[in-house]
Amino acid sequence: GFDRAAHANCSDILWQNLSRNPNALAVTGPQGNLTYAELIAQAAKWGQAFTALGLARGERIAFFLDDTPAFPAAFFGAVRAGFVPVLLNTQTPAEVLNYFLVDSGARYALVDADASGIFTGATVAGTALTTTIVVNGAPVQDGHVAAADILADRPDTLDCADTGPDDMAFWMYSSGSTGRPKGIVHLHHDAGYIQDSFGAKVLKLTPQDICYSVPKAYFAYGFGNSMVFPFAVGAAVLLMPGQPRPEVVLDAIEAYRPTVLFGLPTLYTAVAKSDGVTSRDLSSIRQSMSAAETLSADIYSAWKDLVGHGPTEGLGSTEMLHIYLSNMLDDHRIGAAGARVPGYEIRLETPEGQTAKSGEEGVMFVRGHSSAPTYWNRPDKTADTMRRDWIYTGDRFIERDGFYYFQGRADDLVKVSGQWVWPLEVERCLNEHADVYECCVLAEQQADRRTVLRAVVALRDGAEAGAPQVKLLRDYVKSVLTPYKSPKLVEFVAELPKTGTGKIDRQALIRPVAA
Ligand code: 3SK
Repeated sequence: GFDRAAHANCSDILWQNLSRNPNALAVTGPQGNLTYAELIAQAAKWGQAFTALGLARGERIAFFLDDTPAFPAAFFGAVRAGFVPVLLNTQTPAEVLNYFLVDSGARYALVDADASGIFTGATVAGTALTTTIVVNGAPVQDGHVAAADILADRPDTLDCADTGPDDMAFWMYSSGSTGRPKGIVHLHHDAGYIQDSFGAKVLKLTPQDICYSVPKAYFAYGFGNSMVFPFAVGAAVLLMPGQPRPEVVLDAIEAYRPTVLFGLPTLYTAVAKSDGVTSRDLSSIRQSMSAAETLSADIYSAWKDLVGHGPTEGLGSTEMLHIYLSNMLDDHRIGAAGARVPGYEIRLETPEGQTAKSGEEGVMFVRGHSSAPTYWNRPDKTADTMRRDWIYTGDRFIERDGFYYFQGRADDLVKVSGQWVWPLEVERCLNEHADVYECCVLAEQQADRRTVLRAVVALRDGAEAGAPQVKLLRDYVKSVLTPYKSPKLVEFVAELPKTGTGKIDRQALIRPVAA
């Protein structure tokens, strides 16, 4: 069983290295190397500085930070001193950032110098923010404060605040497709739990590993990959700031020789297709993880051809903090999100409220000790999703032989010509066509209020856009599925828009209802 009481403060994940392996490499990257002793000394200074600034226990601190050593140092220092980092996506536009600041009530914010221009004017108007602390460079805005000044002369040791395993430790915001984002509250024991489950039972890092998560640490996926799993076993993490373009990722792999790579299917495709990739040295990578989107057989094989193994697919959520369904390196079912990760319980519920049998479809509920107990200040949304200790995922799945196969969202069923269709089914069908590189299928309301399916398609090199291709694809869906599922509208784009996490940005493709 999980010893909840042993996880009174999640900073122990880092601090245990001080006695275990102080001189081992903790962080590497373009800003140089830090041993555990050095990283912990920096974290201590952050905790001391926040305390000296007069923050109250449980007070939120907005983190608007890219992946550099300042992230773990400030994060672990803050939580050890009893404060609550709110991990924000650095791609957040000003208006939404203003909402995050108001909602979290943060008086202090941390930001990288090159992104700090956003912390001014309308972004901070009407918020409680008093102090913007700039890391990785000098302040450029009037009133911003240099981290170096805040940290100067602070002690490099830090006692742990008197927190408990069920105290609030950190937040992240959900990037839900509709409505206001929700502040997802995680507790001190949650990070220890993802290590004891996914970390220990699936990932199985050793102290010799160097982890490289292309998704940033402000995402739950990146947070576990970069802030929890490596530090929990005394391994190292590569922190790479900036846009993860394929050539940047390839250069980083050659320069820092990570052993475990974490990405999304879109990353694996982009890297596998990039110019000159076959002449790159990727031999350091012994394992690759993929999450957040369904991995296709094509991508799996392209990556396997390149590095000798396919990405291991898993599925998690910000509410659960990390992965609760996963394939294994030596037992991978293409098309499956994975099998239950030990430590989590999964229940599929039929529309009649019964537990689905094997082979029967149901909406997934998941339970495990890393689940967020609440959304901040959103009792309505909390009641929808957090059903006692179960989390309602809204994802439809079928389980076969212990592996779970995604069938779409519970709420994305649409009626076309009087018949029910899941756009995802059509999307999957089109994706199997030899001319299609990637696509997105959306339900769209016409001026006459009819709902039609609209496919936005990026073609493979050599396939030609135009009316004959539209007919070809529509006929293909008619023959493979059924005529009413064939998209009425098919349009071609060079590339589909992507969200900050690399998922297809469905919101960006939605058009207003025609007049
Ligand atoms: O989307 C996912 O699969 C995921 C995985 C780990 C942590 C968080 C998320 C959202």
